[in-house]
Amino acid sequence: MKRKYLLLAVVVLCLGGETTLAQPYVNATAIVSGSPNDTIDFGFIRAYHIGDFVWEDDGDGIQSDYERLHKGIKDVEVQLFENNIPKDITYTNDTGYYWFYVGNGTYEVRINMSQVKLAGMINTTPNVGPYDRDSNGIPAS
Ligand SMILES: [Ca+2]
Ligand SMILES: [Ca+2]
Repeated sequence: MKRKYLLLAVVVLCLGGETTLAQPYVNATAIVSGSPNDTIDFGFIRAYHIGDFVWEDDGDGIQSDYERLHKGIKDVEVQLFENNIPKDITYTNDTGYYWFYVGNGTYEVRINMSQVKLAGMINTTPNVGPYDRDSNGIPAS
């Protein structure tokens, strides 16, 4: 039986339980003149994000400047879980970059190794540092 592996990375975002953002309120001007105004909407995004790159490594576990510029893998599906519950799915862009908007919490970022974009590839050495350039995927079954 073919074994399928997932790459997992656990991310903890905790920037203070009561992080105060520099937005006491948001507002919009609403003009009403002879008919209802149903155009005043408010969109919000989560204040933080998780990212960043999926790339083809030379095996040292570190994304070099060259690899950052030339070895990103596009269209890789990346999944976000919170408490083992699927929360979001995204795909890497042309440079291999991905991100999820999130709030404070502990998340799992998961990449399914059975996808076509990763055919013939295996996991590089994880967590060798520095943290902003190393690979964090841990094989799981
Ligand atoms: Ca490398
Ligand atoms: Ca890293």
